Parts: sequence; C-alpha cells; structure tokens
Amino acid sequence: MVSKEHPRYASLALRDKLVSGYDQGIASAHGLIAHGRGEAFDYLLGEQTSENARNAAKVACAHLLTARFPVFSVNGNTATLVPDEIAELQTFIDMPIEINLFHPSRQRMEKIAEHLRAHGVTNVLTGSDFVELPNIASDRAKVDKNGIFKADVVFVPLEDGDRAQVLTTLGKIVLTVDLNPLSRTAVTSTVTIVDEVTRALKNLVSFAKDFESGYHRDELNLLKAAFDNLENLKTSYAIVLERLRSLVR
Ligand code: PTJ
Repeated sequence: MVSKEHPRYASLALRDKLVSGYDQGIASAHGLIAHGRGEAFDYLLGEQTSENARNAAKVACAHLLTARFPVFSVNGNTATLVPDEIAELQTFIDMPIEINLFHPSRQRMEKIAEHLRAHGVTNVLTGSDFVELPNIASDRAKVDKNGIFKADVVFVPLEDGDRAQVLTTLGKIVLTVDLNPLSRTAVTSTVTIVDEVTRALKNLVSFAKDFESGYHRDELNLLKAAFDNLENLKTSYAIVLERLRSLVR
C-alpha cells in the first residue's frame, strides 16, 4: 500500500486499485495497459477536472435524466474503479448496468456482476440474451436485448472506437469518459467527458444530486441543446497546448 504522504498518492492508489481488480479477475491485463495510456493524457491535462470537463459531465447527466431508456455499459476497468459511484448514480437514475467486455469470458463477466452487486449495484445485465450489432470487429458487438439494444442513451466510459461509432450511427445518444480527446470514441460520441473516470463519476453523481433537488425538464433540454462536442474537444486540445506552451516559456 502506498503512503498518503507520497506526492503521487492519488495516481498510485488508482494503480493499486486496478492491480487488485486484475488479481481478482475483474479487470483484464489489457485494462492495465489502457489505464497507462489514460494516465499519460491525464498528465498532459494537468491531472485535474477542467471547467470544460465539468460542463460535459453536467450535460451527460442531463441526457441520462431525460432519457426514455438509459443504459450504463461497464467494462473491467470501470467496474474496478467506480463500483460505489455506479451504485450511487442508480439511486438518482433508474437504469440497467450492462456488463459489456472487449476481452470477454463468462468467468470474468460473472466476477464483475458479483463485484458490482456487492457494492450495491442493481439491475445488472450480462448479455445472456444478446443481439449482435453490425460492423463491430470485436465481441463488444454482442449487446443485451434488454439493455443497450433498446436504449436511446448509452453511457460507455472507456469505450473502444468501433462501437461508439456504430451506436451513434444507430441513432443512439452516446456519452463517454475518455482522457484521450483524440480517440475515435471521443470524436464520435455525442458527449465526451475528457476526464479521469473516478473524477468524472463523482461529478456525475453530484450533478444528479443537484438536479434532483428541483429542475425543469426544459432546463435540461437547454443544456443539451447548447452543447457542441467538437467545441468541447477543441477546448481539451487547447488545454494541453496551453500547458505545453507555458512549460516551453
Ligand atoms: O474489460 P474489457 O475487456 O472490456 O477491456 C477494457 C479496455 C479498457 C481494456 C478496453 O475497452 C480497451 O482496450 O479500451 P481502449 O481502446 O484502450 O480505450 C480506453 C480509453 O480509455 C483510452 O483512450 C484511454 O486513454 C482511456 N482511459 C484509460 N483509463 C482511463 C481512461 N479514461 C478515463 N479515465 C481512466 N482511468
């Protein structure tokens, strides 16, 4: 266990959590590598939530609250890093949690379901009754008939680009969290929260709490209408550019 006094405590604690998720058979080995890529981008973004990312989280929350049938898609990394936040979000937003894996195995699927339930997550779907989406060159094409297949709004943190693109083409609203603002997922989603997933989920829960204490549907619709994901991504590129420029100066 890393000491709280260590200057990079937050980052190292997340790594510990992920390694423990891997040891328990929840996160995949590939998930550890994917986390490293995320860390590199987080470093460039300053390892903090920008106003831009906070606003994207607010808009994503507005989409979830106004959806006809929202679904939260969970992979090994997300299940490891934010199980409590997923359970908390479900207290404000009634939605199934669909486990959908890039590197699937029945055993890992069951371990993730058990882990999520132990953290208070309900309505967990494991794709036992699945449909195959077209044009996806991975097992992520298999989605639950009573989950992503039926959803109008899909929240897919740490997604792979293929599926984000296909879900958008199918007319679904796609919300994601991705520290890499250049990824295909970031570019093809409707709302990209360019932030670390643990920070992003805390913000989502906090917005859901705020909105619960009284909001008008019109207010949420206005938030959604005013959002432009391309502008959001441009601002993320500008944040990285500005940080590098200031270092050069
Ligand atoms: O559990 P599985 O089998 O479904 O596999 C999950 C991974 C994440 C391995 C799989 O979906 C995958 O390979 O994803 P990619 O294509 O590597 O994309 C993951 C994206 O998430 C990358 O753009 C990373 O920069 C980003 N990322 C990684 N860790 C975080 C993150 N974004 C936010 N917070 C993080 N902690």
